[in-house]
Amino acid sequence: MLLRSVAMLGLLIFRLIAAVVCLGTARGLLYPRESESREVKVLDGLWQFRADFSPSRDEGFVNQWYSQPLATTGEVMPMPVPSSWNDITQNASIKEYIGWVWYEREAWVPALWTGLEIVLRFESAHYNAIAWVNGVEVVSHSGGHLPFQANITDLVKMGAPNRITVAINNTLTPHTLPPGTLTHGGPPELPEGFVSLNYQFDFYNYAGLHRPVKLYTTPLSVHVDDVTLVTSLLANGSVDLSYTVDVFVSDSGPVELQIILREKEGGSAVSASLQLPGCQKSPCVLTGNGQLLVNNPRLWWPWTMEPNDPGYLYQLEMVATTSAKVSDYYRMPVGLRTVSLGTPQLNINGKPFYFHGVDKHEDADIRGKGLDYPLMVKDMNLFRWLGVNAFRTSHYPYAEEFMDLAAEYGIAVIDESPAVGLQGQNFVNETLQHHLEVMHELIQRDKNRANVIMWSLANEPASNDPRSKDYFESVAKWTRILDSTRPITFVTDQHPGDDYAAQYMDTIGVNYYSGWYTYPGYPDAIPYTLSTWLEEWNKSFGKPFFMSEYGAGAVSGMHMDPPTLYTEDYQSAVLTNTWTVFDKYRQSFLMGELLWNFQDFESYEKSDRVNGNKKGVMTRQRQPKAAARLLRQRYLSLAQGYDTHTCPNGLLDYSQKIVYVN
Ligand code: GCB
Repeated sequence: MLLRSVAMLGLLIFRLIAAVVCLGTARGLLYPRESESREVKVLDGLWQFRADFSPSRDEGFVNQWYSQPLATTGEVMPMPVPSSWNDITQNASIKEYIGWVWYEREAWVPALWTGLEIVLRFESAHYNAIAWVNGVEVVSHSGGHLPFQANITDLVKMGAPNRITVAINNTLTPHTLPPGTLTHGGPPELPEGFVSLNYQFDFYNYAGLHRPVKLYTTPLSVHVDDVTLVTSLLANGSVDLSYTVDVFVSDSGPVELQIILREKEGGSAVSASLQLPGCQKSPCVLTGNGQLLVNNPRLWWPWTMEPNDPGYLYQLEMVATTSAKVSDYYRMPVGLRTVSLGTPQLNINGKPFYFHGVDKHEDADIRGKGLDYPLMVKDMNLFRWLGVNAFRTSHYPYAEEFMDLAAEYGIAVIDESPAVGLQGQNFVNETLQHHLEVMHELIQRDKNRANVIMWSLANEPASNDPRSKDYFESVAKWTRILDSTRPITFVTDQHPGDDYAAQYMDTIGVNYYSGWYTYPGYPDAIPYTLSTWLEEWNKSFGKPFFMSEYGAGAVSGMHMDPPTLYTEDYQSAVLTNTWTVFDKYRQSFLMGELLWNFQDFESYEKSDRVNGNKKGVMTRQRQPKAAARLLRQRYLSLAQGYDTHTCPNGLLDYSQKIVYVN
């Protein structure tokens, strides 16, 4: 009964959300970019910070901390943005704090912005957030990894400082994504007021303003609000780029819309011009659509498929002009490529793409999950150094800046939702509704990214629980409604015979830790256990699938021969033995391989974690362990199209010039 109602509710929500999406005048989520009609002011830096230590964590709301400068409510401290708050202080009660924290800063709004529309944008705040401008609530949002924004034009004081206050709560519940449980008390010997947050996943629940906060402007009467692009490859090699552009308009006349696709170097352009009839009732959103025909296109390719021109991005320019001659200009990078499922491999632009990559976390010392430009570029350079051609955003959507840089580097992305570790009690309407909303926000944000090749709906849910069946049927259906151009997947650690959700996916990510969770200490068992596992998956579903996680922990610098758990030698043994299995199936049914994990990362305290999860081939500080060089050897040789095992002594000569295959 409940399951049926979950499915029914799912359908109802599709319709409701679809209705809101189609009829509403809500803004799209276009990444803020400067142009001749738009200005962006980044509010990164030091904010004031205060955690609410009152027993029920509600003093800030009762005493309305948002209605006055935060420093007048009590003691505040400086807090860097972007950053997680957890590792910034020496105070354990702040590190492990659960509840509402408060951030505040002033931002000058220049008098020159008078007559413009002003938007306050948060690229991410983990988990629940409420924002006020000059004491007036402007937006609230649930979910830690996606942007949200508010039009604050009518609230700001021009040519003056404006107070921005944000309250953020990191509590996880059975209905958040990821889910968790807050437990009050416990056995009687525990002190009064003891509270613990139990997670169902293996990374630290870092929280705070993790990505930049921005103010940006658009003209008041018109702005390009959203765009959806779809690439089709024609038989003659040309590209048909179809576009649907939403334009927000607040006056009544017709609007001229120009769409121009330029080469990165500013060269030859393909363009179209449309006349959109004015609003019947303003304000409104007008939609223009059509196709651009691109002859001799420079396609977007992963760097291992096209080393001479990887990650090529055009620039799409959209100009919306009202009859009063007010124009809004919006430009964005755009890659032209198609994705389709082949057997066994995924095809990019019609050619097979075997992905060899990594799983990752947004995670580093001190800043936690805060966006950090040096780290971002370092990670991208390490991807190239390792020969990585794809990564999964395990286990939540990553920063847009990172996604865009990966596109330029020609690195493909499996874009994952934050639904990690869902258990039976989570397969209920409230979680489902939130999951559908999150998929909508994620696809809205990333739908035009050429390097996003698949949507991953979840990681390791209890998909052996019958309650997961209707739940995932609903999420899969909804995701296909939102985007029919990319395959959908999810990542499972269940036995193929027990999995209720896999049937709804186009392709499946399989996690299996042979030599670690299965037969720890026996790396020689891997060729047997892993082969059996993969063959069973292949037989049971007959769908393309990939290895989404495998690996072993290693404390950097720890050695033992013969190898024992947690040594670099053991990690190397597990990886090399696993690769013999992959090589057996690469040509037949394995679509790709992702190693767990690119780097060591912080987890929550538990006895089988040594100051975090140590399965990285890089340390948390991005220095290579022994296994990193082996991985590099494997991936570079895969990129060159010859087998690691046929190289002399199994070793690649790094001095030789790398020749890639298409
Ligand atoms: C998994 C999870 C990942 C963990 C990893 C591990 O299966 O998907 O989140 O961190 O195993 O190291 O245990």
